[in-house]
Amino acid sequence: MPMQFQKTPGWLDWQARPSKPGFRLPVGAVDAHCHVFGPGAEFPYAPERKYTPCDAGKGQLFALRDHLGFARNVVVQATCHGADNRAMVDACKASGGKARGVATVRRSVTDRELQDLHAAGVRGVRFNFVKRLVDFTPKDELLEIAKRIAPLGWHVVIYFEAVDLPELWDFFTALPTTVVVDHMGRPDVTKPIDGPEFELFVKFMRDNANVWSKVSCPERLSLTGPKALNGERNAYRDVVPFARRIVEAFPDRVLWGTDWPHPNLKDHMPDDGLLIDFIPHIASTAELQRKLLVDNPMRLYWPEDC
Ligand code: 0GY
Repeated sequence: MPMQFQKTPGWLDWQARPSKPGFRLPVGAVDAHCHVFGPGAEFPYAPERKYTPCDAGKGQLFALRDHLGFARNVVVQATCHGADNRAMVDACKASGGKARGVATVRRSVTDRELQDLHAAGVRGVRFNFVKRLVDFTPKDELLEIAKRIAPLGWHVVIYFEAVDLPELWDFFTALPTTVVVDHMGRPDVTKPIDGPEFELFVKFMRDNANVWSKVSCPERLSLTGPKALNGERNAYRDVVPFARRIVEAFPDRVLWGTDWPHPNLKDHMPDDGLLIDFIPHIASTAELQRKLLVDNPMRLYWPEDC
């Protein structure tokens, strides 16, 4: 009997019929942050998960990729699958080379397992410090993992909240690989863009040339909207100055992702087509757009094709 899962109460499902973006993505664009969820009957959700999502399988992800005009995906292991990477690996293998992955591994992972993940297309591991999503993992375990994946040429993806950066700074700056921050370290966009909190994040990137940032997820960070719904092509304006600052200051170290299927949104589920129309507001020239969407993710995930 396949396992049956009950979604977390209040769960918002991804939108089945997104608009066509107004913004034409450059040829070869990479969606560098998205997930697959299950389907649970085939790839059960992890017992230690903090939420149970709706299913969002690889076929649906690939259909969205084609609809929006992306060429490739980077599938990031979602916390609802814990360190069981089978759904993400299955998506990478089924993509015909059009998807690479970021895994979650524990200290117990064997060298053979790491090699198999590499062969499947995995190029990084994710360390998650968002307390509502994961239980605490000791930093010595994470550092040990980082040292083991470094020789494979992999990087570390880190997810944390802005208020936690000071405490995590020494650990992050000790990592021996490229380090990719999810969603700009989740700034509080009600605070001034030149205030101490966001300045610390800018300093983190300025002082550490191995640190990159995804400038994605305005729908998570925005408080004023307007929401990417009902034809709104100028959404989440309060996030624009933050993302734009990072894109303009570090054009060669930024990535964009849809974050489909958008885990844990509480307020609304964006229209993925309208979300793409956020991009030209933060990367305003063709050159910045090409770096953000093509050159940077290709260098990180498909260096052999560059
Ligand atoms: C994201 C954000 C979230 C969730 C996860 O792996 C996850 O469960 O990353 C979140 O809830 O903020 O990047 O998908």
